[in-house]
Amino acid sequence: MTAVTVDTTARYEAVFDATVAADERIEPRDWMPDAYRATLIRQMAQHAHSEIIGMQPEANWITRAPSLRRKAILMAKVQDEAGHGLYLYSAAETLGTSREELLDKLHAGRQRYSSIFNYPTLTWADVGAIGWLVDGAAITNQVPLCRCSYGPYARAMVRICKEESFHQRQGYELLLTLSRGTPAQHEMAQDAVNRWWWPSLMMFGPPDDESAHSAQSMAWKIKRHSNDELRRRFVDICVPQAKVLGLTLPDPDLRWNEERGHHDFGPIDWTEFQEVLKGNGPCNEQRLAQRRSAHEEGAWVRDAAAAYAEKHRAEERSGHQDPQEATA
Ligand code: BYC
Repeated sequence: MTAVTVDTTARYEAVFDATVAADERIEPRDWMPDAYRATLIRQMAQHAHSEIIGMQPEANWITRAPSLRRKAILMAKVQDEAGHGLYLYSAAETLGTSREELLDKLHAGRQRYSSIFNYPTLTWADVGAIGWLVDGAAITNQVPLCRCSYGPYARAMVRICKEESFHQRQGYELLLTLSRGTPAQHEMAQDAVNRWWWPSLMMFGPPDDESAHSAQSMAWKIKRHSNDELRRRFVDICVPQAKVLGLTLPDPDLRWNEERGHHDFGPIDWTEFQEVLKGNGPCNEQRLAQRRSAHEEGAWVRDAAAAYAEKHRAEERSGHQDPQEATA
């Protein structure tokens, strides 16, 4: 590298550092370090993939929702998750990658999605537990991402968080209804919470001393809090909510620690987390197989949309519009 380019890069880097330090946003047109770009693509892709794979466990219950009201709500929620995936893929595309490339990597097992979606939804109460705990954990993690240093990601998160907050409330209301219902319904709600509690805590990622990316991501203000900080915050939020629900959290070590101003909680089974990340969770194979087949079966929709867009571009170029569409 010549002295001139070294000097130019140093100047760009100084502007980048000053922008981050001033809590201003990095935008797609701005210079950014390669590693910053790569980290964002990794996290945003993982996030987008989680949204679309996350549609599967809940969609499993759409046909069996117990009332028209519950079915309409669940369909809207699952559709919202698809929308979140699309905002995030679009935001990731501003970094110079493409949705096709990201999906190819997901399908080839070269990019991750959240560990939480590798668990099965065994009963209707699981829809409530996902709303309360999984969406609740997602909000705790994602509200700080609205202040992420990368503009397109931060802006996508604002709308996503508003929708997630509605999702969390519908889950809470569903569980409350079951918990106050018949003894069998109460038991079903408790069983769902027992199964989803620990995997929800794992959503925040490995403990701080084992988190490979946290320190750098926090220095770049992509992440604003560490994995353990957010996990603690989530536990503190859930404990009083569980009391209102009339349900217990499956952790005998859970108690308020006056000195720390937080709840202490029992050890997380990190071996289980690592196994799920390696592809050995209860539903990993099923989720990826379903995703690949949905992608293959949707090929005609993508082809049709591309042909339609091309037709419009051609019409725009020639100044001629299809008479049938002009009158439609
Ligand atoms: N699952 O250094 P670390 C939703 C990986 S969906 C799988 O701490 P980082 C919703 C991590 O990628 C919720 N992998 O990483 C949708 C890294 O792997 P590599 C999705 C995990 O990135 C539908 C390694 O472990 N939300 O809301 O600093 C219905 C070391 O970790 C997980 C997001 O994606 C995990 N749980 O921190 C309902 C939020 N945790 O690449 C709800 C955005 C860690 O080194 N993402 N790994 O091989 C983040 O905030 C961060 O990426 C994480 C991890 C906190 C998840």
